[in-house]
Amino acid sequence: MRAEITASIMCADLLNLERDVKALEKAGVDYFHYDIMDGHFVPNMTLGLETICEIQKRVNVRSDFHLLTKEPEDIIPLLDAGENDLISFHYQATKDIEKCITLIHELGAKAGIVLDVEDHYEVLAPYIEKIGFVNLMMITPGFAGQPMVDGMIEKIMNTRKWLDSQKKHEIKIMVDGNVNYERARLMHKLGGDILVAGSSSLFKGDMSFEESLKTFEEYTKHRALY
Ligand code: S6P
Ligand code: MG
Repeated sequence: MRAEITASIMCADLLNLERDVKALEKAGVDYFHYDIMDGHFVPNMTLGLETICEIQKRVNVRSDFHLLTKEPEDIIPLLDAGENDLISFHYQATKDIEKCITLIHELGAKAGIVLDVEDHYEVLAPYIEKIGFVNLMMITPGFAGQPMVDGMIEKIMNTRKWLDSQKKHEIKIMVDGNVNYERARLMHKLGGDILVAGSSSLFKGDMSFEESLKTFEEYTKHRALY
């Protein structure tokens, strides 16, 4: 099965946001990836909740919320998310991971834990009965357009192997940061199920959204190598 593509909305043309989100919906992207930052957990601020609400009113695309905030438990109840949507928060950002997962489930959404580049996948162990996905950062979070940190492709494979060894085949791996077409091939082969498409691909401006999604489809046909 091909990788699912989640469009990183912070990389869209923010002054022509309505045009871009409608075009992405028409092109058939799987999710909209909303990076929500607080200027504390990461030194940046991007999409606000009201902007996201406006997008959700105008288009019918599943939401994938990536919370890059301290104490994500304060933000989760404010999100408009339901059973087809994804919400992930950073492992280091909260003292109460269980509570965050419960709050996400109360909305009906799938819960994901984000691992920063330095976090080991085994920290997920106490939560694997409850999460639907893991979001693996390939970059230091906060900004688009950054180079990938060494060793992250191997981390995708090792995380997949470990999840499988725990019989958690159904937990999906999201890959966030520096996903271009060539890398997408390997990221998907080694275990990436949902790829965040940002300035390295979908929003690079070298092809239409339709062409970009078609290219991802061609590059992510094959799976399961390890
Ligand atoms: C970064 C954020 C990401 C970026 C995306 C950008 O903190 O979580 O979702 O928006 O990775 O993609 P690219 O191709 O510019 O790295
Ligand atoms: Mg993100």
